[in-house]
Amino acid sequence: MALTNEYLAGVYEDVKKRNPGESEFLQAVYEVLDSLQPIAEKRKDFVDAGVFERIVEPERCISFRVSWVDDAGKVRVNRGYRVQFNSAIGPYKGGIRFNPTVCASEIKFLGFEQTFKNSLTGLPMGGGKGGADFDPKGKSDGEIMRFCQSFMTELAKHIGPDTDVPAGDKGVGSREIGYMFGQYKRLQNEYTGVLTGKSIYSGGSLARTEATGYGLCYFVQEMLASRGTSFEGKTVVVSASGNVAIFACEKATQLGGKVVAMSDSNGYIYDANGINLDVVKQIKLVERGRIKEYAECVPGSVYTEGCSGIWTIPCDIALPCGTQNEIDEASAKTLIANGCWCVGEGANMPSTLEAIEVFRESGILFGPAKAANAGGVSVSGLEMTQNSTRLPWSFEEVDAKLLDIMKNIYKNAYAASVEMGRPGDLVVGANVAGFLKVANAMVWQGVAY
Ligand code: NDP
Ligand code: 2IT
Repeated sequence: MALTNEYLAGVYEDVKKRNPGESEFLQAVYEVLDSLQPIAEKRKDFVDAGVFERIVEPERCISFRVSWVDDAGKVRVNRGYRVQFNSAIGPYKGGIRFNPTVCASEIKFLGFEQTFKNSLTGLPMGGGKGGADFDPKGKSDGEIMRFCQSFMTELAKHIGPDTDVPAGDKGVGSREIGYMFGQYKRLQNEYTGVLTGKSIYSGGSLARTEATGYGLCYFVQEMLASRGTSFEGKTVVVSASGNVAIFACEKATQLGGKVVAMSDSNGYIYDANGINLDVVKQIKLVERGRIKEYAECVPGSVYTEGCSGIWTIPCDIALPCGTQNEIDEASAKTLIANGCWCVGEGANMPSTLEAIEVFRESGILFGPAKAANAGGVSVSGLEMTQNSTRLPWSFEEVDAKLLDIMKNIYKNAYAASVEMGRPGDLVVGANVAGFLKVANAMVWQGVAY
Protein backbone atom coordinates (compact mmCIF):
# COMPACT_ATOMS: atom_id res chain seq x y z
CA MET A 1 0.00 0.00 0.00
CA ALA A 2 1.34 3.42 -0.93
CA LEU A 3 -0.10 6.90 -1.37
CA THR A 4 -0.13 7.89 -5.04
CA ASN A 5 -0.54 11.61 -4.40
CA GLU A 6 3.05 12.87 -4.21
CA TYR A 7 2.29 15.71 -1.86
CA LEU A 8 0.46 13.55 0.70
CA ALA A 9 3.08 10.81 0.32
CA GLY A 10 5.60 13.45 1.46
CA VAL A 11 3.40 14.47 4.39
CA TYR A 12 3.15 10.81 5.42
CA GLU A 13 6.93 10.26 5.15
CA ASP A 14 7.38 13.20 7.46
CA VAL A 15 4.90 11.77 9.97
CA LYS A 16 6.80 8.47 9.88
CA LYS A 17 10.12 10.23 10.57
CA ARG A 18 8.69 12.30 13.36
CA ASN A 19 6.85 9.43 15.10
CA PRO A 20 9.20 6.45 14.76
CA GLY A 21 7.79 3.06 15.74
CA GLU A 22 4.31 4.44 16.52
CA SER A 23 2.54 1.83 14.42
CA GLU A 24 -1.06 2.46 15.54
CA PHE A 25 -0.74 6.22 15.01
CA LEU A 26 0.84 5.72 11.58
CA GLN A 27 -1.91 3.26 10.62
CA ALA A 28 -4.66 5.76 11.51
CA VAL A 29 -2.90 8.60 9.66
CA TYR A 30 -2.31 6.47 6.56
CA GLU A 31 -5.96 5.50 6.31
CA VAL A 32 -7.13 9.11 6.48
CA LEU A 33 -4.50 10.51 4.07
CA ASP A 34 -5.35 7.74 1.60
CA SER A 35 -8.98 8.89 1.55
CA LEU A 36 -7.98 12.57 1.25
CA GLN A 37 -5.92 12.22 -1.95
CA PRO A 38 -8.59 13.65 -4.28
CA ILE A 39 -9.10 16.55 -1.84
CA ALA A 40 -5.38 17.39 -1.86
CA GLU A 41 -5.55 17.54 -5.67
CA LYS A 42 -8.57 19.85 -5.73
CA ARG A 43 -8.09 22.15 -2.74
CA LYS A 44 -5.04 24.35 -3.23
CA ASP A 45 -6.26 26.54 -0.36
CA PHE A 46 -5.80 23.62 2.07
CA VAL A 47 -2.32 22.93 0.71
CA ASP A 48 -1.37 26.62 0.92
CA ALA A 49 -2.59 26.82 4.51
CA GLY A 50 -0.55 23.73 5.48
CA VAL A 51 -3.71 21.99 6.68
CA PHE A 52 -2.48 18.46 5.94
CA GLU A 53 0.84 18.97 7.76
CA ARG A 54 -0.93 20.59 10.71
CA ILE A 55 -3.79 18.12 11.06
CA VAL A 56 -1.43 15.15 11.61
CA GLU A 57 0.48 16.93 14.39
CA PRO A 58 -1.19 17.05 17.84
CA GLU A 59 -1.58 20.55 19.24
CA ARG A 60 -0.29 19.35 22.61
CA CYS A 61 0.93 16.05 24.13
CA ILE A 62 1.10 15.83 27.90
CA SER A 63 2.73 12.91 29.65
CA PHE A 64 2.99 12.68 33.40
CA ARG A 65 3.90 10.46 36.35
CA VAL A 66 1.03 8.94 38.30
CA SER A 67 2.21 7.62 41.66
CA TRP A 68 -0.18 5.90 44.02
CA VAL A 69 -0.13 3.50 46.98
CA ASP A 70 -1.49 -0.04 46.63
CA ASP A 71 -3.35 -1.99 49.32
CA ALA A 72 -0.10 -3.50 50.59
CA GLY A 73 1.30 0.00 51.20
CA LYS A 74 3.72 -0.21 48.26
CA VAL A 75 4.29 2.87 46.10
CA ARG A 76 3.42 2.21 42.45
CA VAL A 77 4.18 4.36 39.41
CA ASN A 78 2.32 4.58 36.09
CA ARG A 79 2.48 6.93 33.14
CA GLY A 80 -0.49 9.16 32.30
CA TYR A 81 -1.20 10.89 28.97
CA ARG A 82 -3.47 13.53 27.51
CA VAL A 83 -3.14 14.28 23.82
CA GLN A 84 -4.98 17.47 22.85
CA PHE A 85 -5.09 16.81 19.15
CA ASN A 86 -7.19 19.46 17.46
CA SER A 87 -9.31 22.34 18.78
CA ALA A 88 -10.41 23.87 15.46
CA ILE A 89 -14.12 23.19 15.95
CA GLY A 90 -14.47 23.09 19.75
CA PRO A 91 -12.83 22.22 23.07
CA TYR A 92 -10.79 18.99 23.01
CA LYS A 93 -13.12 16.06 23.68
CA GLY A 94 -12.43 12.35 24.03
CA GLY A 95 -12.13 9.46 26.41
CA ILE A 96 -9.56 8.20 28.90
CA ARG A 97 -8.27 4.65 28.60
CA PHE A 98 -6.71 2.59 31.39
CA ASN A 99 -4.96 -0.43 29.91
CA PRO A 100 -1.41 -1.85 30.17
CA THR A 101 -0.93 -1.34 26.38
CA VAL A 102 -1.43 2.45 26.65
CA CYS A 103 1.50 4.39 25.18
CA ALA A 104 2.01 7.58 23.14
CA SER A 105 1.20 5.80 19.86
CA GLU A 106 -2.10 4.41 21.16
CA ILE A 107 -3.30 7.71 22.61
CA LYS A 108 -2.21 9.65 19.51
CA PHE A 109 -4.06 7.32 17.15
CA LEU A 110 -7.17 7.62 19.30
CA GLY A 111 -6.91 11.43 19.50
CA PHE A 112 -6.42 11.69 15.74
CA GLU A 113 -9.46 9.49 15.03
CA GLN A 114 -11.48 11.42 17.59
CA THR A 115 -10.92 14.70 15.70
CA PHE A 116 -12.76 13.40 12.61
CA LYS A 117 -15.36 11.44 14.58
CA ASN A 118 -16.32 14.47 16.64
CA SER A 119 -16.59 16.55 13.48
CA LEU A 120 -18.97 13.97 11.99
CA THR A 121 -21.33 14.29 14.98
CA GLY A 122 -22.14 17.87 13.91
CA LEU A 123 -21.53 19.06 17.49
CA PRO A 124 -18.84 21.63 18.41
CA MET A 125 -16.16 19.30 19.80
CA GLY A 126 -12.43 19.12 19.02
CA GLY A 127 -10.40 15.93 19.31
CA GLY A 128 -8.47 14.62 22.31
CA LYS A 129 -7.69 11.40 24.14
CA GLY A 130 -5.95 10.35 27.33
CA GLY A 131 -5.11 7.40 29.47
CA ALA A 132 -2.58 5.52 31.51
CA ASP A 133 -0.69 2.24 31.31
CA PHE A 134 -2.53 1.18 34.47
CA ASP A 135 -4.22 -2.22 34.54
CA PRO A 136 -7.52 -1.97 36.43
CA LYS A 137 -7.92 -5.78 36.38
CA GLY A 138 -7.59 -7.32 39.83
CA LYS A 139 -7.36 -3.96 41.62
CA SER A 140 -9.50 -3.27 44.69
CA ASP A 141 -12.01 -0.45 44.70
CA GLY A 142 -9.72 1.53 47.01
CA GLU A 143 -6.77 1.11 44.64
CA ILE A 144 -8.89 2.27 41.69
CA MET A 145 -9.99 5.33 43.67
CA ARG A 146 -6.46 6.28 44.72
CA PHE A 147 -5.18 5.83 41.18
CA CYS A 148 -7.96 7.96 39.69
CA GLN A 149 -7.35 10.70 42.26
CA SER A 150 -3.63 10.78 41.59
CA PHE A 151 -4.25 10.77 37.81
CA MET A 152 -6.66 13.70 38.11
CA THR A 153 -4.34 15.67 40.42
CA GLU A 154 -2.10 16.28 37.40
CA LEU A 155 -4.76 16.16 34.64
CA ALA A 156 -6.81 18.90 36.33
CA LYS A 157 -4.13 21.44 35.37
CA HIS A 158 -4.79 20.84 31.69
CA ILE A 159 -8.57 20.44 31.33
CA GLY A 160 -11.73 22.50 31.90
CA PRO A 161 -15.32 22.67 30.64
CA ASP A 162 -14.33 25.07 27.81
CA THR A 163 -10.82 23.67 27.30
CA ASP A 164 -10.81 19.89 27.31
CA VAL A 165 -13.58 17.54 28.44
CA PRO A 166 -12.50 13.91 28.99
CA ALA A 167 -14.83 10.89 29.32
CA GLY A 168 -14.53 7.10 29.62
CA ASP A 169 -13.03 4.54 27.25
CA LYS A 170 -11.60 1.05 27.76
CA GLY A 171 -11.08 0.42 31.47
CA VAL A 172 -12.80 3.68 32.46
CA GLY A 173 -16.52 3.61 33.24
CA SER A 174 -18.86 5.41 35.61
CA ARG A 175 -16.92 4.34 38.74
CA GLU A 176 -13.64 5.81 37.50
CA ILE A 177 -15.30 8.97 36.12
CA GLY A 178 -16.87 9.47 39.58
CA TYR A 179 -13.53 9.29 41.39
CA MET A 180 -11.94 11.65 38.86
CA PHE A 181 -14.88 14.08 39.00
CA GLY A 182 -14.73 14.15 42.81
CA GLN A 183 -11.02 14.92 42.77
CA TYR A 184 -11.38 17.67 40.13
CA LYS A 185 -14.10 19.32 42.23
CA ARG A 186 -11.94 19.14 45.37
CA LEU A 187 -8.93 20.65 43.60
CA GLN A 188 -10.67 23.43 41.65
CA ASN A 189 -13.59 24.17 43.95
CA GLU A 190 -15.79 24.12 40.85
CA TYR A 191 -18.87 22.06 40.00
CA THR A 192 -18.73 21.98 36.22
CA GLY A 193 -19.27 19.54 33.38
CA VAL A 194 -15.53 18.97 33.05
CA LEU A 195 -16.04 15.25 32.41
CA THR A 196 -18.83 13.40 30.63
CA GLY A 197 -20.17 9.96 31.41
CA LYS A 198 -21.02 11.24 34.89
CA SER A 199 -23.59 9.59 37.13
CA ILE A 200 -27.10 10.97 36.68
CA TYR A 201 -26.84 12.14 40.31
CA SER A 202 -23.94 14.45 39.39
CA GLY A 203 -24.95 16.03 36.09
CA GLY A 204 -24.65 12.96 33.86
CA SER A 205 -26.92 12.32 30.90
CA LEU A 206 -29.43 9.52 30.71
CA ALA A 207 -28.55 7.11 27.86
CA ARG A 208 -24.80 7.93 27.90
CA THR A 209 -24.06 4.40 29.14
CA GLU A 210 -26.03 2.88 26.28
CA ALA A 211 -25.05 5.46 23.65
CA THR A 212 -22.09 3.88 21.84
CA GLY A 213 -23.66 0.43 21.46
CA TYR A 214 -27.11 1.79 20.61
CA GLY A 215 -25.60 4.34 18.20
CA LEU A 216 -23.62 1.59 16.49
CA CYS A 217 -26.83 -0.36 15.83
CA TYR A 218 -28.64 2.77 14.62
CA PHE A 219 -25.81 3.33 12.14
CA VAL A 220 -25.84 -0.32 11.01
CA GLN A 221 -29.61 -0.07 10.66
CA GLU A 222 -29.08 2.73 8.10
CA MET A 223 -26.52 0.61 6.21
CA LEU A 224 -28.92 -2.34 6.17
CA ALA A 225 -31.78 -0.11 4.97
CA SER A 226 -29.62 0.92 1.99
CA ARG A 227 -29.93 -2.71 0.87
CA GLY A 228 -33.62 -2.84 1.68
CA THR A 229 -33.22 -4.92 4.82
CA SER A 230 -32.93 -4.69 8.63
CA PHE A 231 -31.63 -6.54 11.73
CA GLU A 232 -34.79 -8.68 11.74
CA GLY A 233 -33.87 -12.37 11.71
CA LYS A 234 -30.14 -11.75 11.18
CA THR A 235 -27.41 -13.64 13.01
CA VAL A 236 -25.03 -11.26 14.77
CA VAL A 237 -21.59 -11.74 16.35
CA VAL A 238 -20.42 -9.10 18.85
CA SER A 239 -16.84 -9.23 20.09
CA ALA A 240 -15.98 -8.20 23.68
CA SER A 241 -18.36 -7.83 26.62
CA GLY A 242 -17.62 -4.32 27.86
CA ASN A 243 -19.67 -1.15 27.72
CA VAL A 244 -19.92 -0.90 23.92
CA ALA A 245 -20.47 -4.64 23.32
CA ILE A 246 -23.20 -5.08 25.95
CA PHE A 247 -25.37 -2.25 24.65
CA ALA A 248 -24.73 -3.19 21.01
CA CYS A 249 -26.00 -6.67 21.88
CA GLU A 250 -29.03 -5.15 23.66
CA LYS A 251 -30.05 -2.90 20.73
CA ALA A 252 -29.30 -5.49 18.02
CA THR A 253 -31.58 -7.90 19.90
CA GLN A 254 -34.31 -5.26 20.34
CA LEU A 255 -34.16 -4.61 16.58
CA GLY A 256 -34.80 -8.29 15.87
CA GLY A 257 -31.29 -9.67 15.45
CA LYS A 258 -30.00 -12.81 17.16
CA VAL A 259 -26.61 -12.30 18.85
CA VAL A 260 -24.95 -15.72 19.09
CA ALA A 261 -21.48 -14.87 20.40
CA MET A 262 -19.59 -12.48 22.68
CA SER A 263 -16.03 -12.50 24.05
CA ASP A 264 -13.35 -10.97 26.23
CA SER A 265 -9.59 -10.89 25.78
CA ASN A 266 -9.33 -14.53 26.96
CA GLY A 267 -11.96 -16.29 24.83
CA TYR A 268 -15.48 -16.37 23.43
CA ILE A 269 -18.88 -17.88 24.14
CA TYR A 270 -21.24 -19.29 21.54
CA ASP A 271 -24.95 -19.62 22.32
CA ALA A 272 -27.04 -20.86 19.39
CA ASN A 273 -30.23 -19.83 21.23
CA GLY A 274 -29.18 -16.21 21.35
CA ILE A 275 -27.13 -14.56 24.11
CA ASN A 276 -28.97 -14.09 27.42
CA LEU A 277 -27.84 -10.52 28.10
CA ASP A 278 -29.08 -10.50 31.71
CA VAL A 279 -26.52 -13.20 32.46
CA VAL A 280 -23.74 -11.26 30.68
CA LYS A 281 -24.66 -8.06 32.57
CA GLN A 282 -24.61 -9.90 35.91
CA ILE A 283 -21.17 -11.40 35.18
CA LYS A 284 -19.52 -8.33 33.63
CA LEU A 285 -21.21 -5.30 35.19
CA VAL A 286 -22.09 -6.58 38.67
CA GLU A 287 -19.45 -9.23 39.44
CA ARG A 288 -16.70 -7.86 37.12
CA GLY A 289 -16.06 -11.49 36.14
CA ARG A 290 -14.93 -13.28 32.95
CA ILE A 291 -17.10 -14.23 29.95
CA LYS A 292 -16.11 -17.86 30.50
CA GLU A 293 -18.56 -17.96 33.43
CA TYR A 294 -21.48 -17.60 30.97
CA ALA A 295 -21.00 -21.18 29.79
CA GLU A 296 -21.18 -22.34 33.42
CA CYS A 297 -24.52 -20.52 33.89
CA VAL A 298 -26.29 -21.14 30.56
CA PRO A 299 -26.81 -24.78 29.48
CA GLY A 300 -26.11 -25.42 25.80
CA SER A 301 -23.63 -22.57 25.44
CA VAL A 302 -19.95 -23.23 24.75
CA TYR A 303 -16.79 -21.37 25.82
CA THR A 304 -13.66 -21.49 23.65
CA GLU A 305 -10.29 -20.15 24.77
CA GLY A 306 -8.68 -17.48 22.51
CA CYS A 307 -10.50 -14.32 21.43
CA SER A 308 -9.85 -14.24 17.67
CA GLY A 309 -11.73 -17.53 17.13
CA ILE A 310 -14.99 -15.57 17.40
CA TRP A 311 -14.53 -14.50 13.76
CA THR A 312 -14.89 -18.12 12.59
CA ILE A 313 -18.54 -18.20 13.67
CA PRO A 314 -20.91 -17.90 10.68
CA CYS A 315 -22.99 -14.72 10.88
CA ASP A 316 -24.70 -12.05 8.76
CA ILE A 317 -23.47 -9.09 10.79
CA ALA A 318 -20.20 -8.71 12.73
CA LEU A 319 -19.80 -5.96 15.33
CA PRO A 320 -16.20 -5.78 16.62
CA CYS A 321 -16.43 -3.95 19.98
CA GLY A 322 -13.17 -4.89 21.73
CA THR A 323 -9.99 -3.18 20.67
CA GLN A 324 -7.72 -2.02 17.85
CA ASN A 325 -6.65 -4.50 15.18
CA GLU A 326 -8.77 -7.36 16.55
CA ILE A 327 -9.72 -8.32 12.95
CA ASP A 328 -6.73 -9.07 10.73
CA GLU A 329 -6.72 -10.02 7.04
CA ALA A 330 -7.17 -13.74 7.75
CA SER A 331 -10.14 -13.14 10.10
CA ALA A 332 -11.72 -10.78 7.55
CA LYS A 333 -11.46 -13.45 4.85
CA THR A 334 -12.88 -16.10 7.19
CA LEU A 335 -15.83 -13.88 8.10
CA ILE A 336 -16.71 -13.35 4.45
CA ALA A 337 -16.15 -17.00 3.50
CA ASN A 338 -18.64 -17.92 6.24
CA GLY A 339 -21.34 -15.60 4.88
CA CYS A 340 -20.84 -12.32 6.75
CA TRP A 341 -22.04 -9.39 4.61
CA CYS A 342 -22.11 -6.48 7.06
CA VAL A 343 -19.47 -5.19 9.50
CA GLY A 344 -20.03 -2.27 11.88
CA GLU A 345 -17.03 -1.13 13.93
CA GLY A 346 -17.90 -0.43 17.58
CA ALA A 347 -14.29 -0.36 18.79
CA ASN A 348 -11.76 2.19 17.55
CA MET A 349 -9.78 0.89 14.54
CA PRO A 350 -10.70 -2.79 15.16
CA SER A 351 -9.78 -3.80 11.60
CA THR A 352 -6.22 -3.72 10.23
CA LEU A 353 -5.62 -1.84 6.95
CA GLU A 354 -5.40 -5.23 5.20
CA ALA A 355 -8.71 -6.38 6.72
CA ILE A 356 -10.40 -3.16 5.58
CA GLU A 357 -9.12 -3.80 2.05
CA VAL A 358 -10.69 -7.28 2.15
CA PHE A 359 -14.03 -5.83 3.26
CA ARG A 360 -14.01 -3.05 0.66
CA GLU A 361 -13.00 -5.30 -2.23
CA SER A 362 -15.69 -7.85 -1.36
CA GLY A 363 -18.42 -5.19 -1.60
CA ILE A 364 -19.95 -6.02 1.79
CA LEU A 365 -21.48 -3.26 3.92
CA PHE A 366 -18.69 -1.75 6.03
CA GLY A 367 -19.25 0.93 8.69
CA PRO A 368 -15.92 2.43 9.80
CA ALA A 369 -15.37 3.21 13.48
CA LYS A 370 -15.19 6.99 13.33
CA ALA A 371 -18.71 7.07 11.92
CA ALA A 372 -20.27 3.93 13.41
CA ASN A 373 -19.14 4.36 17.03
CA ALA A 374 -19.70 8.13 17.24
CA GLY A 375 -22.85 7.66 19.33
CA GLY A 376 -20.93 7.69 22.62
CA VAL A 377 -19.23 11.01 22.08
CA SER A 378 -22.44 12.41 20.57
CA VAL A 379 -24.30 11.82 23.81
CA SER A 380 -21.27 13.22 25.66
CA GLY A 381 -21.83 16.37 23.58
CA LEU A 382 -25.50 16.31 24.60
CA GLU A 383 -24.38 15.90 28.24
CA MET A 384 -22.29 19.08 27.83
CA THR A 385 -25.36 20.90 26.49
CA GLN A 386 -27.47 19.74 29.44
CA ASN A 387 -24.71 20.85 31.85
CA SER A 388 -24.39 24.33 30.37
CA THR A 389 -28.13 24.91 30.22
CA ARG A 390 -28.62 23.16 33.60
CA LEU A 391 -31.59 21.32 32.15
CA PRO A 392 -31.61 17.50 32.15
CA TRP A 393 -33.42 15.62 29.37
CA SER A 394 -35.35 12.35 29.60
CA PHE A 395 -33.96 9.05 28.31
CA GLU A 396 -36.38 9.19 25.39
CA GLU A 397 -35.31 12.71 24.40
CA VAL A 398 -31.62 11.81 24.42
CA ASP A 399 -32.19 8.52 22.61
CA ALA A 400 -34.23 10.28 19.89
CA LYS A 401 -31.46 12.86 19.41
CA LEU A 402 -28.89 10.05 19.25
CA LEU A 403 -30.88 8.27 16.54
CA ASP A 404 -31.10 11.50 14.59
CA ILE A 405 -27.35 12.16 14.88
CA MET A 406 -26.45 8.63 13.72
CA LYS A 407 -28.81 8.92 10.73
CA ASN A 408 -27.17 12.23 9.81
CA ILE A 409 -23.67 10.80 10.12
CA TYR A 410 -24.68 8.00 7.74
CA LYS A 411 -26.31 10.43 5.33
CA ASN A 412 -23.31 12.80 5.28
CA ALA A 413 -20.73 10.01 4.99
CA TYR A 414 -22.73 8.41 2.18
CA ALA A 415 -23.13 11.76 0.37
CA ALA A 416 -19.36 12.39 0.62
CA SER A 417 -18.65 8.91 -0.77
CA VAL A 418 -20.83 9.73 -3.78
CA GLU A 419 -19.14 13.10 -4.23
CA MET A 420 -15.74 11.39 -4.21
CA GLY A 421 -16.90 8.99 -6.94
CA ARG A 422 -16.92 6.03 -4.52
CA PRO A 423 -20.63 5.53 -3.72
CA GLY A 424 -21.09 3.42 -0.59
CA ASP A 425 -17.42 3.50 0.44
CA LEU A 426 -18.03 4.85 3.92
CA VAL A 427 -14.32 4.79 4.80
CA VAL A 428 -13.70 7.49 2.21
CA GLY A 429 -17.04 9.16 2.99
CA ALA A 430 -16.44 9.42 6.75
CA ASN A 431 -12.84 10.56 6.40
CA VAL A 432 -13.70 13.24 3.85
CA ALA A 433 -16.86 14.52 5.59
CA GLY A 434 -15.08 14.59 8.97
CA PHE A 435 -12.00 16.30 7.53
CA LEU A 436 -13.71 19.10 5.58
CA LYS A 437 -15.32 20.80 8.55
CA VAL A 438 -12.09 20.75 10.60
CA ALA A 439 -9.97 21.86 7.62
CA ASN A 440 -12.27 24.79 6.81
CA ALA A 441 -12.16 25.93 10.45
CA MET A 442 -8.36 25.69 10.47
CA VAL A 443 -8.05 27.82 7.33
CA TRP A 444 -10.53 30.36 8.70
CA GLN A 445 -8.62 30.70 11.99
CA GLY A 446 -5.28 31.33 10.28
CA VAL A 447 -1.78 30.28 11.28
CA ALA A 448 0.04 31.91 14.22
CA TYR A 449 3.08 33.75 12.85
P1 NDP B 1 -14.63 -1.68 28.32
O1 NDP B 1 -13.44 -1.53 29.20
O2 NDP B 1 -15.98 -1.48 28.90
O3 NDP B 1 -14.62 -3.12 27.65
C1 NDP B 1 -13.57 -3.55 26.84
C2 NDP B 1 -13.92 -4.96 26.41
O4 NDP B 1 -13.10 -5.34 25.33
C3 NDP B 1 -13.71 -5.98 27.50
O5 NDP B 1 -14.75 -6.92 27.40
C4 NDP B 1 -12.38 -6.57 27.11
O6 NDP B 1 -12.10 -7.83 27.65
C5 NDP B 1 -12.57 -6.62 25.62
N1 NDP B 1 -11.37 -6.87 24.85
C6 NDP B 1 -10.16 -6.31 24.96
N2 NDP B 1 -9.33 -6.81 24.04
C7 NDP B 1 -10.05 -7.71 23.33
C8 NDP B 1 -9.77 -8.58 22.24
N3 NDP B 1 -8.56 -8.62 21.69
N4 NDP B 1 -10.78 -9.37 21.76
C9 NDP B 1 -11.99 -9.35 22.32
N5 NDP B 1 -12.31 -8.56 23.35
C10 NDP B 1 -11.34 -7.75 23.85
O7 NDP B 1 -14.39 -0.71 27.08
P2 NDP B 1 -15.44 -0.11 26.03
O8 NDP B 1 -16.51 -1.08 25.76
O9 NDP B 1 -15.77 1.26 26.49
O10 NDP B 1 -14.49 0.06 24.75
C11 NDP B 1 -14.36 -0.94 23.76
C12 NDP B 1 -13.90 -0.30 22.47
O11 NDP B 1 -14.85 0.68 22.05
C13 NDP B 1 -12.55 0.44 22.54
O12 NDP B 1 -11.91 0.35 21.29
C14 NDP B 1 -12.99 1.90 22.76
O13 NDP B 1 -12.00 2.81 22.35
C15 NDP B 1 -14.21 1.94 21.86
N6 NDP B 1 -15.18 3.01 22.12
C16 NDP B 1 -15.71 3.21 23.36
C17 NDP B 1 -16.65 4.20 23.56
C18 NDP B 1 -17.31 4.41 24.86
O14 NDP B 1 -18.19 5.28 24.95
N7 NDP B 1 -17.00 3.66 25.91
C19 NDP B 1 -17.03 5.12 22.47
C20 NDP B 1 -16.47 4.76 21.18
C21 NDP B 1 -15.57 3.76 21.04
P3 NDP B 1 -11.16 -7.99 28.97
O15 NDP B 1 -12.07 -7.78 30.12
O16 NDP B 1 -10.63 -9.36 28.86
O17 NDP B 1 -10.08 -6.95 28.87
O1 2IT C 1 -13.80 6.74 21.48
C1 2IT C 1 -14.73 7.47 21.89
O2 2IT C 1 -15.45 8.11 21.12
C2 2IT C 1 -14.99 7.52 23.33
N1 2IT C 1 -14.33 6.81 24.08
C3 2IT C 1 -16.03 8.44 23.88
C4 2IT C 1 -15.46 9.82 24.07
C5 2IT C 1 -16.36 10.79 24.79
O3 2IT C 1 -15.87 11.91 25.00
O4 2IT C 1 -17.49 10.46 25.14
